[in-house]
Amino acid sequence: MSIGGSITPTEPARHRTDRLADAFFERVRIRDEEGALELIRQALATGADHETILLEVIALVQTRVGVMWQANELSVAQEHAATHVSERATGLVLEHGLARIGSTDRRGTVVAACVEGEWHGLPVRLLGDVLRLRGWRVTFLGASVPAHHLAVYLQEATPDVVALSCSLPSHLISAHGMITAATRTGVPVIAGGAGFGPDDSLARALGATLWAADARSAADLLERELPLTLPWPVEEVLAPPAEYASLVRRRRDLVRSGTEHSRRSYEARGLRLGEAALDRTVEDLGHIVDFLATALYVDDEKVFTRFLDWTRVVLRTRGVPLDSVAEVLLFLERELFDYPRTCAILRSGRALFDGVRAGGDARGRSFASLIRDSGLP
Ligand code: B12
Repeated sequence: MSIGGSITPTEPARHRTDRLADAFFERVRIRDEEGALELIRQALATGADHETILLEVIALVQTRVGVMWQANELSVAQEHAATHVSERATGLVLEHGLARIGSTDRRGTVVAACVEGEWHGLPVRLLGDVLRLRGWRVTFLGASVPAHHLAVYLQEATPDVVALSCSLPSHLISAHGMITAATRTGVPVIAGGAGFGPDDSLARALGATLWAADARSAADLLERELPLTLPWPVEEVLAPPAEYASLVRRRRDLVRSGTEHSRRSYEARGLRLGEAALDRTVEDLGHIVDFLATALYVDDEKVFTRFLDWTRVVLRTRGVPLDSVAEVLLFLERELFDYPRTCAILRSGRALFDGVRAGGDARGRSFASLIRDSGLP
């Protein structure tokens, strides 16, 4: 089998990579697992660069899977299947690469982990594999590592650096705890993953020693910066505002009163929120309050507006009316009227829903239920 059809040896590398990514994605999409892996084997056999396959084929295909899920073009089962194939493909690339380079102890030691609550393990695995292939010894602790376990482990292992991954912004508060735990044991932290946003500001604010946007630049940075000697530059660490603490204390009441408000609002429209829908409304409100709290904690309203923006796209692509979200935001704003920063963030969020048609979701379902039922990855 050839990669994506007829490929000539003179074809520019960029085109070859793009065509491999397209062909791999197509195999994944049509659930041809063996065909997809065969493409990777063949690319390796013809000398394709290992890092390029990891980051410009496998990672790209995963991102594409996410976009297609968001657009309601792939189901959750298809996403799970795709991730499984990507994990197998990653394994193939690593084995092939390690067989070539032999020892991985040339540079130093890295412990790679996801922050507590974070189940997106593949991104940090890709980072770890890139580092291994560049000669680092990497211990991969995987998804959702509790902060205290990380601290104990680091005391024993004393790596040169810990790589912490956070894909969802709502895990940034956990990230802060983990960064603090790691740096207290004397181990510098390189932070990364989509949850930290597009630049180093949040990672720095949370006390990370280094930050990188992707695995390749992380590997370059570590090659340049390590070994770091104490004291490495630690930026001024963020002190969460009083409004954050109050919001967290009021979380349970807000979720309870918000759910009651939604129930009444449905009844006023002659609709009824059943038991299951009520449970899901509790979950929805929990997500909204958690993202709001995270935005306050890191003092960055974009954490909240990006989440709402994402929610808007998900709901719109599924034809769901958006006014239930706008209504919840207005409710919170009224409840939290004496928290100026919180209200400003809520108003920025509500602005995204300006012009949303009133009337509610006639099927009486919460947006979390719609997300879940339509197959969130
Ligand atoms: C596969 C997948 C899952 C799988 C993960 C399986 C696994 N083993 O990883 C499962 C099913 C568990 C999952 C669950 C969820 N997911 Co998901 N998932 C994805 C998907 C499709 C691919 C993830 C991936 O592999 N990406 C490829 C990697 C390589 O990309 P990357 O993150 O950019 O990583 C690069 C850099 O960020 C950087 N990097 C990463 N880590 C680190 C660390 C360091 C130290 C450094 C320096 C750099 C670095 O290097 C990487 C390589 O260059 C993404 C789509 C996407 N865009 O990523 C959604 C996505 C991340 N998921 C999403 C969501 C919403 C969820 C859920 C909340 C759904 C739900 N309700 O259950 C849960 C949350 C689970 C949790 N608590 O963590 C959303 C997040 C939206 C948002 N608001 O941020 C996304 C973006 C989908 C979408 N388009 O809407 N998901």
